[in-house]
Amino acid sequence: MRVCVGALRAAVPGGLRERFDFGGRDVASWFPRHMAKGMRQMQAALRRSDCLLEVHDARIPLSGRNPALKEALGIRPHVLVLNKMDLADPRRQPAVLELLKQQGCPQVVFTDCQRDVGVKKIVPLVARLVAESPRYHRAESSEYNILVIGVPNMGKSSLINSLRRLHLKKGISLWCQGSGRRWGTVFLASMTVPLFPPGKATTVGGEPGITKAVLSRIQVSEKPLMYLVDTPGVLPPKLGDVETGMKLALCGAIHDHMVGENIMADYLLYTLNKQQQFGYVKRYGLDQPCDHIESVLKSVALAQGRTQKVTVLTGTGNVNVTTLNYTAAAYEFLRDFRAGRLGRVTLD
Ligand SMILES: Nc1nc2c(ncn2[C@@H]2O[C@H](COP(=O)(O)OP(=O)(O)OP(=O)(O)O)[C@@H](O)[C@H]2O)c(=O)[nH]1
Ligand SMILES: [Mg+2]
Repeated sequence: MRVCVGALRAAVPGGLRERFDFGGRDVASWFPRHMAKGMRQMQAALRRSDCLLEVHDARIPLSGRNPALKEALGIRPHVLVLNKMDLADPRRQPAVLELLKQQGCPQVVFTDCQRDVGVKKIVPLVARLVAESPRYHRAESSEYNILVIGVPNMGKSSLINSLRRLHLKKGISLWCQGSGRRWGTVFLASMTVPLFPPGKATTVGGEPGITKAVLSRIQVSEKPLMYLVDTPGVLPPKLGDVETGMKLALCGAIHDHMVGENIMADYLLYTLNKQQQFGYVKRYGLDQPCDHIESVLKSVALAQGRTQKVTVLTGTGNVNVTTLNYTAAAYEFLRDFRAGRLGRVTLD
């Protein structure tokens, strides 16, 4: 459903908002202190790597990348992996690629790591970029060491698992059969290699902060021999403007409770309307697009059965009343967006 925004503004009771009021929020409090440690570990790992794979969410291709990581990117060949392409608006891809090129980021790959889409391009591209660049530290070595970096929850660990599923399926099953166990460590020559079941070398999860420390290197390909190092997602200490912080939060890079589910839901509604993404109207049984978050959350709560029992003290005793749970409804609205149930949306 796409209509002229001007006509829509006039048609929606109260009109659509032209801008979002962030209420003077301070993003500094959204930066978890422990991330400074992850950043230090990563800088140390950087020295041993030939190439950087920066994983970012395809729904925010232009904002939210850690500027401290950007500095590091000048040092090594760099590929920007825009993951979760299944959730982003595909019509934006050409414009995004052009803008990133103008910003000095020409090597971009769109992926969906849950379905292994686009992932096959990565190993040959990395091998080519490393071959074309001077290898600073181990000119005699024929193996590739790649550092996977990015802000939290973008799919870094999922990418590693997907690469292994695609490139190592056979080799790894043989190893597992031969060793008679699924997890552990094998010793090859003088080198210790972690042994993992096929496709699951590193833990994945829907919350930010699943990977806690820089992990030992994980083999993802045999020919060429390529190892990836998974790292914990790190947010920049200075998140930038509140809007960037809000977009990162919608993509799950910041814990919801740090930002607040209700304001996140309101910002999501504002963005969906601005982009004429009206999938929510049908999903929650609304008559038409609406720019009032309370009305939308009321419909979400009714459609998804988000209610709570509250005891009310009256003059004649306690009465149990069922009320709508607006916070649960806000959370449901966010979950629907994150699962792509409100359509494929690019927030930038
Ligand atoms: N829809 C969709 N979901 C994905 C994709 N890739 C990863 N995910 C999901 O995104 C969530 C985060 O994935 P992880 O691989 O743990 O992300 P990470 O960047 O390693 O996160 P941290 O270790 O916390 O920094 C998980 O719920 C994944 O299942 C994708 O391509 N599409
Ligand atoms: Mg991880």
